[in-house]
Amino acid sequence: MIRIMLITFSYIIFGSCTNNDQKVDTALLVQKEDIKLVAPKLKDNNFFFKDNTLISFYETFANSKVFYKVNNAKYKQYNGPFVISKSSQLSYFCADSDFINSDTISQNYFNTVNFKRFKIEGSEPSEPYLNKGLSALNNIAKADFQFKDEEWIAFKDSVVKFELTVQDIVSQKGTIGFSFLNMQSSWIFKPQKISVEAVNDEGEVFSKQQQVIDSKSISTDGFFYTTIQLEKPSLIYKIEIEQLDSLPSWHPGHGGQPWLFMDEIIVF
Ligand SMILES: [Ca+2]
Repeated sequence: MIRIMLITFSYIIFGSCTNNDQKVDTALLVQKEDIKLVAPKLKDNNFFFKDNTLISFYETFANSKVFYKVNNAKYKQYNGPFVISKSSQLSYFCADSDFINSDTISQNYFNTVNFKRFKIEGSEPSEPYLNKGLSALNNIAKADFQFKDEEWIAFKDSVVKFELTVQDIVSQKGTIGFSFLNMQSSWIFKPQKISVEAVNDEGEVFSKQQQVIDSKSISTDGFFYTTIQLEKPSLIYKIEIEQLDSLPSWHPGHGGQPWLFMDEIIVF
């Protein structure tokens, strides 16, 4: 599959301008070295797996190569499908000496064996992205990278609240994972803050953590996954997720309301 960004800008005539009634065409010649490769594309998106999952990439453009690393290992060249069996972060990019390297994509894979089952109540998603409702957030199914994938649910509220009731505390670490989509051109932004409270049977908060996220800056499209670790696990977690009040000043839709897209919450 030939996938190359900005190729349409090669040898494009950028309109024309008039000088002394004489029409002068101005052409912009973009050199190969100025062209940035598009990141490699994964063949299957089995982000949640029980035993292991096979990682493979589609063919890349011409002589470009895929480089990848698992967690903090060194990057190596991709020569064919490989297996991941533990929860890991896969990072990858495309390179060719004649072009600019692609962006690096980082993607989390999860062995679901340690996932804790839980019930979820709270803010309902907004039209037209109701899809599966809150059940999308605890069904151990990852959405595709298309925002129209029905595994996504989306919120317009500036504050979204959930309460999770976990079925058992055995071997639980008190870690909560959150999976979002970041696609700023489609008005889909990461949250700016996530707060988690651990609550006991009497409704008292005995542990809490929050995370502030730079969601305003321009960033590459991709899945956004983050975790919050509490000091002690609980059977009840109260979660508050804050979205930007409005699209930032640099955005073409400045002043409009951004969307918050989620596809899963994970309790370890
Ligand atoms: Ca899901």
